[in-house]
Amino acid sequence: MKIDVLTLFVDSLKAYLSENIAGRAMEAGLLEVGLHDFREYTHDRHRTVDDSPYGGGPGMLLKPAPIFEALDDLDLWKAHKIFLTPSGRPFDHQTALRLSQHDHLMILCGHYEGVDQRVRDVMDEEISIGDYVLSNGSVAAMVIIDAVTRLIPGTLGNQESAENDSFCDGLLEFPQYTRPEEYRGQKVPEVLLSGNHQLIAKWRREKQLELTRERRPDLLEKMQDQKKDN
Ligand code: JBH
Repeated sequence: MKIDVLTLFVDSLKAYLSENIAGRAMEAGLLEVGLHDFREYTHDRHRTVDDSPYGGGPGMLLKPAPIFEALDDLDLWKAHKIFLTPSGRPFDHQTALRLSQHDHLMILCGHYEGVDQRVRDVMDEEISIGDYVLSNGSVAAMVIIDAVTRLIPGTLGNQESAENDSFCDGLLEFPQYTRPEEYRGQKVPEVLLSGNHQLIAKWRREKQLELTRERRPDLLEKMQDQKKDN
């Protein structure tokens, strides 16, 4: 897979990418990441990337030209083009899976400021990583790159651990313990020491349901809706 990122924060992304799963995937030749500062595609003395909105209002907008010229020069028009913005569709595991099927992604990091609508109109989709304020989209890009990269076949050392992760089966994970049996007065639940695999499986399922009901009732509803559809 190839991922090209258009951002004003190349350096923070570079530092992040050298480590982590993306770094390993790149070493293994499964992933190539291009980091591009679209300020390089300005032509004025001040290297201006933003301007005030027509019609008035506070704040600045990213200008279309530097972004369009970057897409031309880097030959990114045929990539699956994603714009990261708080106005996008919420990012989740399903989205990560779908994106991992593409062989070329382009990620444009939005700004708290916003961007000229003509840029948005040539994107394939808009994604948000959550309902909170980030000062720029490069942090969101790291999140997307990490979640997508570990789903590229052959990337995750342990395929099974990807399959067991939260959200694959739509429930939160059950509690886990390792040695010792008792630590500072806290004991490992008896059932896990019993060797009765059927009982253990039942206990784990119950814990998953309990936790999910308590913290993420929305996930249970989503599961029930999916059952109805089938
Ligand atoms: C993306 O997904 C986001 N959530 C909150 N803030 C953002 C800012 C820029 C890009 C996001």
